[in-house]
This record gives sequence, structure tokens and C-alpha cells, in this order.
Amino acid sequence: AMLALTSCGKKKEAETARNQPQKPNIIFIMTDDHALQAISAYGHPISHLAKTPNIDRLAQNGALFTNNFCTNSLCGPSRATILTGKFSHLNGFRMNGDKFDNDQPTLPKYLQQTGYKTAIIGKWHLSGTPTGFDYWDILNDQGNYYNPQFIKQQDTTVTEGYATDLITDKSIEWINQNKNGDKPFFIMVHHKAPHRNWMPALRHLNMYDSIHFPLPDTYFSKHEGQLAAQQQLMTIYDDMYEGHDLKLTKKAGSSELAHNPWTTDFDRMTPEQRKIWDNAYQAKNDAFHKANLHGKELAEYKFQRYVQDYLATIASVDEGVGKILDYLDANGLTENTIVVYTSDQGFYMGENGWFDKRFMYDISMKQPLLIQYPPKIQKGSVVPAMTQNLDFAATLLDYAGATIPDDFQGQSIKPILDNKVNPDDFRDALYYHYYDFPAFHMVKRHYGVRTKRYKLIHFYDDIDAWEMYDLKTDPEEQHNLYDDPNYADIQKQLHKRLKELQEQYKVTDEEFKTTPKERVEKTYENFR
Ligand code: SGN
Ligand code: CA
Repeated sequence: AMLALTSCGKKKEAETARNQPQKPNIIFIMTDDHALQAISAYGHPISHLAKTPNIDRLAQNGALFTNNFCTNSLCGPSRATILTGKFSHLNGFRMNGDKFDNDQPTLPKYLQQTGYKTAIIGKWHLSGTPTGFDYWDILNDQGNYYNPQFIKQQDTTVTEGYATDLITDKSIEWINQNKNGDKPFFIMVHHKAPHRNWMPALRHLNMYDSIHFPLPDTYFSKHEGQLAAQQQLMTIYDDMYEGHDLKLTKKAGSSELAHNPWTTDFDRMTPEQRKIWDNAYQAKNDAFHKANLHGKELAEYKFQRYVQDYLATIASVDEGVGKILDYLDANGLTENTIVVYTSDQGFYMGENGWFDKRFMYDISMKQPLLIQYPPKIQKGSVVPAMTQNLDFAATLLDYAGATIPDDFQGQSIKPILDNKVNPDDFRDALYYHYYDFPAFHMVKRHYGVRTKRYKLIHFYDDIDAWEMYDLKTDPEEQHNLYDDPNYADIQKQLHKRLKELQEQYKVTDEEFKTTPKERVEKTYENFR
């Protein structure tokens, strides 16, 4: 609308802006490696024993997405896809350690153009410093749980305290400073938790000690017919470090950690923090040594210890979400603020015997997603549509009333939430491509297609192996059906759909490079 420019034009402009339908504020909360099995709103057995009441509030007040997936199950690539609305091969960030092109258009830049004030606080983990944000205060690289280093526009400081709490408090402070401005705000609250090595806050160190968590059926899977799975290095009982990951000590009576190759996580604690920490672990570590466990018993003990620490690390995340929601309520902001909760990918909690992610199997490909926006999103909605992190940027721009750029590869989810599109009709197939090999955990390069019922995967570096699953009869993806004559027709259709998706998403031959054998062998040696 044209504005009459008078001597008090500024004031008039502000009044007009206030009379227009207001754009919603957006709070985008993302954790690192938060399995949806560990969000109680999803109803997984483990989460019944370790509830997340505050994250669950988002499901009660809004929508829970039960089939949301990432395009490449790794930190940096997921973040790059969320920011750009494009697959790794087009945004250029295929694996951790790649250079993110910070000159490319991103969600925060588009939001700035449509009138938003933008900020990011917490984990960045893309190269360089953030662009498109009016304010940023990020963790150094992967970040540390205790006394983390924060990098800001002006300075770099080590801040005493616990990362999750610090990120929550810094975020609320920024929201508080910007809630009354003439612009709507967009903030990305990016936690380090519950990333490896799962260090809970001091107040949560013993919270799950007395709980026995159910062991997944597939904990001792031999991965028959799954060559890439046989050759990974992410098995709890084979690949976790006893000190660094499991917080086990060298011997009874001592607080000296067993194998702990990266000492910086513990060495950075203050003596006071370390004392509380050691006291909390002493009794259980002594009992562990006394029990002198071997074989399956030891493997099961390691599962319990891992899951206890992992879930205790989430407790502070849940409290932080509660703090933010309470803040919105107390300040009358709830109605006009979209709150998104997600993680950068899925994560194994002992399924297949594993921790970490990377594989195109559902546990790591699925990504939790909850969204509340009281006036517009029906309370308690459960959305089964196959959505992706690729869709986030388009969705938020749609809610902000901005135009979705033509080169975005994702689609807005808003029409589903407005009941204008049937979730079943949203998307019939997903494309996935993982590249980070040879690297941590040695998960081979692969790509594939997932439909509502089936999955086809090709591992191409340093093997050439196809896998196919019927997710209806085999949701745990244990039975590779590739070349099973009973599924010949389905296999053919999946190959066809895969080719179509690669064309649609502009995947070129460049994307299928393999690694020289010597380099693969060397990396295996390094991690074994
Ligand atoms: C670290 C972890 C790995 C993890 C990668 C990637 N080791 O290197 O276990 O796979 O991050 O995770 S750690 O003991 O040093 O934490 S990601 O979430 O950043 O992609
Ligand atoms: Ca991650």
C-alpha cells in the first residue's frame, strides 16, 4: 500500500504495519542427534521411561510429524539443506568438513528480505561464520557441553556453564530484546545436546541410574545380507570408547577414565564441576568393576549406560524448551509465534547394536518434527505425510507470507496443516544420498529411494551392493529382498522411480565418485 509521506511519515508507517495482519515470529529449535525414540510424544517404549513433557507440549498444542525424513543423515549436510531448501549436491555441502558457500541465498536471508529480524544461537557446524543473521552467537565447531566457547560477531569467549542451559538463556535474552521491535523475529536455537559424548548437566547425572531400559530386538543383529552394515564402526559394544563415551573408569576406587582419546571434553571442566561429576559416577563405576562382566552381559551393560547418559542429556533440552514456551506464554507471544522442534537427523539407540546415524535405514533417516502455531495449526494433529528437512525453508517462507523461490527443491508443508492437501497426496517417494566415507564410523556412500512401503538402497563406495526392504512386513529392515523373485516387479518400479527422482533433483554423474582403495584401508586402520 502507498503511504502518504508527511512529516510524521515514520509514525504512520508504523501504525499501518501494526494494522496489517502481523507476520508470525518463528522459533526454530534444533537439537543434534535427538532420536525420535527419545521424545515421549512419539510413544516409543524407551521414551515411556524417560519422558519429555515440554517437547510433548508442542505435540499437544500443535502437530506431530510421524514420517519426516532427512536427505543425508549427518550434521552439516542436514543444516545446509535446512538453510537452502536444496539437496547436498546443489547447496555444495555433502559431508562434514566441506566448505559451505555462505554467499548463497538461504532461509534467513529471504526472511530478512520479507521484514524479519534474524538470529542464530548455538551449534553452526558449517564452515565460516553465519550470513543472513542480524545476530549470531555460535559454538566453536562441534561445541562442548561444559564451559563452551562461543563465537560472536565481536568476540570469542569461553563461558562457564552447561551448553544447553547457556544456549536456552542466550536465546530467551535475544527474544526478550527483540519482542517489541517493529519487525517479527526468527531465531534458530541450535543445541549441541544430545550429541556424542552425551555429557548430562550436573543436576541430571544420576537421574536414570535405577531404570532398566528395554534392549532393542536387533541389538545383536549379524546384518545378514547387509554388507555395508557388516563393515560399519558404530556398534555400541565394539566401537564405543569406555572412558570418553561410557564414562567408565580404569579400575575400582579410581576416578581416572578408561580409554578417553579426546581429553578436551573432561579437561575443560572446573575442579568443582569435575568433583560433582566424579562423585556421581563413582558408585556405579565401582559396582561395574566388581561385577566383572563379559560377552553379552557386558554388551548389555554398555547399552544401559549409553542410554542412561543419552537420555539424561536430553533432560536439559526438555527443560529449555519448557522455559521458552513459558516465556512465550508469560509475554503474550504464544499466539503469534511458530515454534518448531526438530533434530538434524535420527539416531540409533541400540537398534542394530548401534549408536550414530548416517544410514538410509529409517531409524537414522527419520527426523523428529513438531510444530505449534495455535491460531493456525490444529491442536493435537498427527501428520503422516512423507515430509523432509528439504521442506522446512519453503514452509517457513510460506507462513511468513513470502514467495517460495523457484529453485527450492522442497515443498511447503503448510497446505497439509491448512487441511488443503491430503497427507497421502503430499509426496510418494523420497530421495536420499549420503557421502561421508571414508570417515568416522565407516558408513559407505549410498543413495536410494523410499516410498511409503518400500526402500531401495545402493551402496557404491567401496562396494557395489543393492538392498531392498518391505517396510510393512519388515519395519526394522533386517531382510534384504534385493533380487528376491517374488519382488521382481516392485524392484523394477523402485529402480524406475529412483532414476526419475535423480532427474527431477538434477543429480549428475559427478555424485557417484568412489575412493581409492588405499585411502579406505588407511581410514579403517585409523578407526579400528
Ligand atoms: C563426532 C563424533 C562422531 C560423529 C561425528 C559427526 N565423535 O566426530 O561420533 O559421528 O561427530 O556427528 S566425538 O566423540 O568426537 O563426538 S555430527 O552430528 O556432527 O554429524
Ligand atoms: Ca547430528
